[in-house]
Amino acid sequence: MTEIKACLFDLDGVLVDTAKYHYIAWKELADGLGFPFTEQDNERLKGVSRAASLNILLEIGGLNFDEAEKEKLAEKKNKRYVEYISAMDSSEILPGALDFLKECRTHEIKVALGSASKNAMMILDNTGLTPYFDAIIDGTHTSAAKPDPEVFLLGAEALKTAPEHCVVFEDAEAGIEAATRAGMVSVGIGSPETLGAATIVVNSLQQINVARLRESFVSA
Ligand code: B16
Ligand code: MG
Repeated sequence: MTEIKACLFDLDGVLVDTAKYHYIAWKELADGLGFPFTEQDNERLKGVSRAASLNILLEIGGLNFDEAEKEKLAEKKNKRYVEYISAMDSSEILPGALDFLKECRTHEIKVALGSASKNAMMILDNTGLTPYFDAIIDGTHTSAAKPDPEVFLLGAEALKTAPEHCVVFEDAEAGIEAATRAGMVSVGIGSPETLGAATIVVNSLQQINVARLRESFVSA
């Protein structure tokens, strides 16, 4: 990479911690179906689409449903999830996220969202993050889920920026793979054990600033 022109952010686990609400809503569904669902199980759902998450949940419970029943179950879970995220505010923005988004603006680095969530707009609006984005690509715009690179390629296209000038911020393994397949460098947010495929890994956006990014990615 010669120059960083755009940053593409995953939402859940990078900018806000909605994983806890996904977990409570999925757990309520599992409780209703009569099987246990642990926080460890929930790790398997991070970054995965709603329909694929339900399939994993039902596999854990050893249950089978037809497509129409699965749609109803996914709707039921989403209704609960939306109740939780309706009450979110700016206090739920993860440490370092707002400062870094502001720094991107100062340095004229373009910013896009690249999330699997169909509820991304509500979360961005409730937390006050919407004005920091030049483009928003979420689960309502994509046909293929991560690790397919579609969400990030659409983001780069919306920002009119070539993939080699884009940096992806992701907390899920599937998201890092999507970034690599899109031809983009990536910052893994979380543990190097799970995100070892990322170009660099940090604990949170608190450890990131534009100068560090340039040092890490821009070759002379
Ligand atoms: P929804 P991200 C993902 O968001 C979540 O990590 C994942 O757990 C969730 O199943 C998926 O969004 C779909 O969310 O049910 O709201 O459409 O990490 O890609 O920002
Ligand atoms: Mg995520």
